[in-house]
Amino acid sequence: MTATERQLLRAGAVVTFVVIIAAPPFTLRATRQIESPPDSPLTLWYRQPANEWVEALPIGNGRLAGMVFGGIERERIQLNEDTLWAGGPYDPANPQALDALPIARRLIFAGKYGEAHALVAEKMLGRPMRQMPFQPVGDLLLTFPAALNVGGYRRELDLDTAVARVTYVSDGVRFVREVLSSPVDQVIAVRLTADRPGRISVTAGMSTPQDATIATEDGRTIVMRGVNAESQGIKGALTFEARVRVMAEGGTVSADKTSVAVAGANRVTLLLAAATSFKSFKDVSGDPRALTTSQLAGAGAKSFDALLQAHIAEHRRLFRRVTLDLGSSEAARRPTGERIRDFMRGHDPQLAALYFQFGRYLLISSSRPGSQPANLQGDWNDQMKPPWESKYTININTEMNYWPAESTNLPELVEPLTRLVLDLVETGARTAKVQYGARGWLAHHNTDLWRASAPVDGPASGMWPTGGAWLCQTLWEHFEYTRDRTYLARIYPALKGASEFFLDTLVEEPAHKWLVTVPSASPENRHPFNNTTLTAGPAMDMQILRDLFTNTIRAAEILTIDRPLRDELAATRERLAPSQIGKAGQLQEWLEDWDMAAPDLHHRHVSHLYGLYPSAQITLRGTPALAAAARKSLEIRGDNATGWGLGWRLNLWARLQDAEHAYTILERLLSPERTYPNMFDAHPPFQIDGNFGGTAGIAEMLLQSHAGEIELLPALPKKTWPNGSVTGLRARGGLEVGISWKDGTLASATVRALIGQTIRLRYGTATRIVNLAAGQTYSW
Ligand code: FUC
Repeated sequence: MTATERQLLRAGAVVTFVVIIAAPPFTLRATRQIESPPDSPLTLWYRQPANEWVEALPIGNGRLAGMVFGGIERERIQLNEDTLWAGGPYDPANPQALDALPIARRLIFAGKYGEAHALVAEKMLGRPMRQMPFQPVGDLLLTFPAALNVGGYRRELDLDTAVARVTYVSDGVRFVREVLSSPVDQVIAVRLTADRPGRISVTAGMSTPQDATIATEDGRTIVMRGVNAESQGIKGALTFEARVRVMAEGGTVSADKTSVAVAGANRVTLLLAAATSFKSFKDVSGDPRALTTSQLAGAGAKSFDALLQAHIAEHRRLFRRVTLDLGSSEAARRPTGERIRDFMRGHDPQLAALYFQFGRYLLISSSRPGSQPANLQGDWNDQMKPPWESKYTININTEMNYWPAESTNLPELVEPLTRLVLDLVETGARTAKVQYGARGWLAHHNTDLWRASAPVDGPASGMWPTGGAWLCQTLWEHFEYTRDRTYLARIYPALKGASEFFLDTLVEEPAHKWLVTVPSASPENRHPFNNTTLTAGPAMDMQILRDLFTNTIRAAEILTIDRPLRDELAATRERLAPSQIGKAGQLQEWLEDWDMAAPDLHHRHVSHLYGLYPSAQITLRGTPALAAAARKSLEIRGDNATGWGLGWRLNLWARLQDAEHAYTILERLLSPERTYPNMFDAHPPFQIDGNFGGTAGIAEMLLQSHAGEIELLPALPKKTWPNGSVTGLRARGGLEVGISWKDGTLASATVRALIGQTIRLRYGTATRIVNLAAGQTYSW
């Protein structure tokens, strides 16, 4: 931070102090240091530049992402490209595992969990034992001349345009800086303007923690060229390139070896392209130079305004499908960081709406058709060694990332995850064969860019065979919401292969002769014995497999194929261990009633409640006893958890239709312990899943569509959100729903059918059966 910025920060802090004690902020609009709130309520905004990374503002086009810091004399835009990971194609399957498998099973059935743990650690984990990290490209750095008498500073991210903007006055000149990552033109564009001619001077440079060179070309372009890093003994196999072109209107442009300088321009546009040689998990023969050169040529041929308009139109095509109004208050005029700080103490319903839309913004910005799926940090990571490698943790986190996709009307953004799963069908088949001697495919609790599928990290978290099966449920949901048969045919091999793996590997447990997974775990939660998680037939596995088999059967029926397989799956499904209610009235997490003796009673994972949400095996009206047991389990676990732990609890309480409890969870999630000033979810550290869980949870409070009904306002917190409306939510069956409410009661609703069907609508105890033709709208 520069001296000017420190001064601004101090001034801002002092004024903020005065604001809180003495007067509402909007009375200070005219003062030199303070800028008024932006016009659009769907804007995150701040009175100071970002000091920390978790204060910077994220932009992204699904593939190419940036974090905008907004410094006055020095702008830093930290860059990511979603295929720049360490390593190269590799196969982690461990051949030693196959012989160890029957021994591990025997040890677990004999209650020798400690010995099983040691055996898994020695013989059954993948090689290497950790997967590859997602890594940053580097930074675009802009240096400006010393600022004088700075005032009117505002830094903002407009969710409705997907443009980050910095404005300030220096020496009487108003400067505006706009930054976007265009999904249309595949570049990051930076636009610098001022309200007086000839006043823009800037030097552009780059830096990187990667093994790369930086040089200028043709007097106006900076080129960074490098190779990706080695990790865990897997050599870097990718090359990458980033190119920045600097274009000035008026003034002069000059280059030295590594930077490009502009002096006295009227306007400046910088275009940045970045790419790697990644083509697929087994093909790294791409040409990043050809890609970045053609992307720059394409974008460079357009005016900035044309680029901006195309960017905004494409963003709005997705973003504007849903509107949410939960009411507003004076707090909505304050800077975002202050609102998060005070959320629990004050009345700020609009912040919940902003948080909801921010989650949708993040998914649009980190997962678009053709890109990689949103990882643990979406697409935003500045570290070479990020927490959990910033990859795909598929025992909750990646699935949670996609929870809001269908319900908040962004179904096409699931496409990258669909491709990831279809890749896993191939790599996971190797792991199934080598480690289990089984047909089909599986993935354990993690995967990465290279679609690694063997167990990693350690027995306690890694030895869990059901990650791929859970991902299949996420793909199935896309079919449930869209009823797209072509899509169903595309994902059917994944469903079938995942099912075949379990047909080959389920084992009869000795006590009841139920069929169970073994070795397995209830993700990451230790049971009472030998300080391990390893066990047979945890409740979550049984629930996931019930869904997997049911979905595979239904898919085969719809596609009219695989009759014998359907029968076999139906028979096997009957023999899975059932959901059980334990002595404390809880839903049992394990085959045995161990729950109350487990060492981490308040564990962040709530795996055995998968059946309540995201699945709908347990419902309030369909299985009331199990729903009551799930509620008990949730009460025992308690309300305190990591960001995603809260995101999950929010959805669970919404499914239990306890609106007030759901709201207290949302309050926790949207408070400084779990939300950074830039609204990123704090695990801590930053992990994006909580944002997505939060968005999905708010939707789940307003509309539910499992259990054969479309239910309006199932968990509306009437005291805090008495009046409001939502449009464009999606319900299963290809339905679009709008709802408005007044004084805590339904005022009106519309349901539009994309496909002709008969639906059952519910509000409270009232139900209506409605026949709808395709395209028809019903009004309640
Ligand atoms: C699982 C969780 C952790 C974290 C990690 C990425 O292992 O238990 O809390 O979210 O994934």
